[in-house]
Amino acid sequence: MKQTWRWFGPNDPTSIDAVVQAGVEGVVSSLHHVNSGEVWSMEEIAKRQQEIAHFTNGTPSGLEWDVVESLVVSEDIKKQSGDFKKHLENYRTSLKHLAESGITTVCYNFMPVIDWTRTDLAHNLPSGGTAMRFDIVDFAVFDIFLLERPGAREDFSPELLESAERRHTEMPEAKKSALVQNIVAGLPGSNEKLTLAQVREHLRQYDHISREQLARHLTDFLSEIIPAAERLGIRMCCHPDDPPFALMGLPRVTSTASDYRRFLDMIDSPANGVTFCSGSFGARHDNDLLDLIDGFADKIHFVHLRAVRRDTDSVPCSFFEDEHLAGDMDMVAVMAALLHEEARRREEGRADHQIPMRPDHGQDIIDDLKREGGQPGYPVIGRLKGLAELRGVMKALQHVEYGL
Ligand code: DNO
Repeated sequence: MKQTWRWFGPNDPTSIDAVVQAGVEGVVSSLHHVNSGEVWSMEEIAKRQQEIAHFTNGTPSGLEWDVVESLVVSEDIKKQSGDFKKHLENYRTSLKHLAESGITTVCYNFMPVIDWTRTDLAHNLPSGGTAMRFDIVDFAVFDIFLLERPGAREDFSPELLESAERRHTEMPEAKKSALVQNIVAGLPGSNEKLTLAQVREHLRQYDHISREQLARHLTDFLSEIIPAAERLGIRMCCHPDDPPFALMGLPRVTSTASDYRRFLDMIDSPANGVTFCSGSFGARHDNDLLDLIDGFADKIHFVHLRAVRRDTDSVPCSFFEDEHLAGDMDMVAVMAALLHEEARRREEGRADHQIPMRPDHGQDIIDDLKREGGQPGYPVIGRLKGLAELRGVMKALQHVEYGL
């Protein structure tokens, strides 16, 4: 696997110099400043490529922009409302510009309104470090009492409701504001920072969109995009819902193997692929990671590696982001399965036999704990530790199994 690193652009507190020192081989980035629905121009793409290709002193860094994460799918496209036809045309134009610039792996997601969600961005660990956590009781407090979503109570079990009521009564005001901030203020991936009122308005617009309909909108989107992507040699790869279950009454359609099977089978093309994210899929005990890899094998174009530890095996559940080689998963087996797929591709002579992977997220440790700003989940030392551990596993497996 090609070891890549997510870089948020010139405002990222981690410089390209540091990325090179981390020993990575490629970069994952996005034009976060371009609004969803708009065209990514050749100039803006070239500018980002240049930024990645150079150290801060202007000399060549040896790095390239390998993967786009994400070319955001606009809310209008997801809802098939407003300007969605224009946005689809713009999406195809952006893909054309990317292909002409030599970038052919493009990640996206199809989560309505909110991208990934956590209730606590700095959950204290026994080690003194912090990790991100999703707590389903806190989430219920947010949904029922802070967002005051009509019908929210019906989406939780009686036990969860009781815990949420109790927790809400005891929750200090500061914790309530932090909860709102963490959930709606926008984590990396989403361009917008939303207010509670805006979230309510977004939710209202999904009132009439069932799960079935959103799944159809996804296949409609793909029918519009995949033929163009295939012609351009682009491999689109859909990132799973994070967490992989419905939130705020919004439908989610990319959470499980059967969700993926449906849209992969409907438009069977190498351009219609998967971002295999072990952490997102892994937040459901009924997602078997090895089965997923086996089932999607030749369609996996991009890999995110991280490990979550679930509090329970229920769906939905609470979980936190454990160390990369810990959590409720067998990271070594997952990496072995991915390396096996690479070997299969090498034998087939596929040009894309090397799959880009990145250490996804990281715990805040050591100097990360003092950092100001930067994206939650993306501390330099925590990620570097994750990458180093994953790299070690990869090296050992490659040596033993393939003599590499
Ligand atoms: C979180 C990320 C997500 C991801 C998007 C992909 O760290 O994995 O924000 O980039 O969902 O579209």
